[in-house]
Amino acid sequence: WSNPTCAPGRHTIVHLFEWKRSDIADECETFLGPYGYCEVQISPPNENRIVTSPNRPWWVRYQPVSYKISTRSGDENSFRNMVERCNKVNVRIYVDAVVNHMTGSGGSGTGTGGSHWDGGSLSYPGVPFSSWDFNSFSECHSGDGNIHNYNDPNEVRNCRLVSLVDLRMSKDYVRDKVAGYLNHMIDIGVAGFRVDAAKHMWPGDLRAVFGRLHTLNTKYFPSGTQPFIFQEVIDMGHEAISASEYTSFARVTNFIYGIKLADVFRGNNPAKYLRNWGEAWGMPNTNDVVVFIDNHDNQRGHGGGGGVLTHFEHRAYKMATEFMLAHPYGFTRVMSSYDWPRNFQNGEDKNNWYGPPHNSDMSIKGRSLRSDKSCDNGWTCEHKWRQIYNMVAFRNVVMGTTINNWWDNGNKAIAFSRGNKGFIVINVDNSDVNANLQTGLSQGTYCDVISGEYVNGKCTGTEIHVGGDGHAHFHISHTSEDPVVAIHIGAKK
Ligand code: AAO
Repeated sequence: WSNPTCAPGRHTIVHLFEWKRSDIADECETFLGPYGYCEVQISPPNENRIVTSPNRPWWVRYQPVSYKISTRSGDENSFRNMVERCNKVNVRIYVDAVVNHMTGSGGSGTGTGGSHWDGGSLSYPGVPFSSWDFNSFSECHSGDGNIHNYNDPNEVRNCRLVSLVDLRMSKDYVRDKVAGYLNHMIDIGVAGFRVDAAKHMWPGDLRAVFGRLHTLNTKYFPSGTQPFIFQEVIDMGHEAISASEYTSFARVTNFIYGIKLADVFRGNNPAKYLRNWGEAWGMPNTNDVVVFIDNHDNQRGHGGGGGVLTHFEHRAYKMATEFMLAHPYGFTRVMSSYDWPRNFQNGEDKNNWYGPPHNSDMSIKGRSLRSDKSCDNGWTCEHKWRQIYNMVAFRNVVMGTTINNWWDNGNKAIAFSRGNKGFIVINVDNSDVNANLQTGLSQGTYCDVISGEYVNGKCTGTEIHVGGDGHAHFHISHTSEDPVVAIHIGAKK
């Protein structure tokens, strides 16, 4: 479950947060396939609760009502169509699986797929789940049934996360229903899962569910291929539950990663220390993690949020993402967001609930495109920023090589090669880089893929000339919007 199920030569996930299924299918064909992304993480596809106050917040997708595929992003037909069209162009689909809980407690109503739910009597006939299928006061001893103490593993796993009614995953019936939901999507052709709130489930229960999963659909995958699974476990190193409890059977999300890199690329911690970036920084083994600069929670202050870089701080954000994609540690995920009008009061964004761009009937707006590939209609589409998609290609080209030719200026400017296939220089310092550096590359003219790209035999941005001894000259102004140069053998003239 720890092996990414990418088509050959592809190595990066993009999270198309809250996108419509039809837009994802179009994006696979026109952009993600041609530009070398491995797969899309999609927002939860199963039926969820409807909340109108505030009006249709994004977080309602994390309150399941049933396992019917039916949300604001689309129904089961559009889901099948998306999976088929993306797989045909070698882009995989990873589903955000919300299986720890159902809706918030209290209240009742009809979900996005027409199923009834009642969070008071714990009735979810669309599955069906009834009160027997939820943890109760016999398992949860926190008093009010909610999680308060993150230092008590029992409470974290058996009580309710922010009052969301907690499934009794120790029960065979519950395990079967959850595995049935995941298998339904595997049979349609999905290639993996992000498991939401994995920390709130016992590792043994998760392993039992994963053990019931089918192998991937042989229409698209070699027979016997297991799904790729990464579990959302927030472990900053100071709670009772550790990510290592989950890494023996699947991967985990690495939350230390984005926080530490935010420090470096804001200039608060000299970049020279990145020389031993990876496990030496107190992070799990490279083969056990999915890494990212920000996610849909912490970019808006949810879930251990705050402190990370986001598209709102675009200069430092691009640098951090470029470093992530150039560096061999971890399996990388690029965030793709939408914009919302932030409104900070006493340090808290009162608008952090804002859902995706929508039409007057509340349907999700399509991402319209500008001529330079970027998106419109309120979609940020970081994954289509030249500096980011060109580094996704860089990663594909250099995969399998190690870091060589490390250079730093003793402070906040660094450079390194990936074997003899690629080289990057990053200047976080407040003076220019003006240096002759050993690139490890063979002689020739390379296109800098940050200021431009390689098109029809020409560089649209800066050219870098590598001499017969592997050296090249780099001048990077510290006031540049993009104080980075990256070259690789796939963009050589
Ligand atoms: C909504 C409302 C609630 C309401 C509820 C039910 O906002 O007021 O009670 O409905 O009606 C998302 C939203 C929630 C939303 C929920 C359901 O974020 O606001 O609730 O949908 O609609 C914990 C979990 C982690 C979780 C995170 C949000 O461990 O799994 O909280 N993330 C996932 C999803 C997320 C989703 C859910 C789970 C639920 O990605 O989008 O919620 O499906 C510590 C712990 C963490 C803990 C955080 C936050 O973190 O370690 O495990 O995350 O606290 O409680 C520093 C520390 C760090 C610490 C952090 C605290 O960074 O280093 O360890 O501070 O901020």
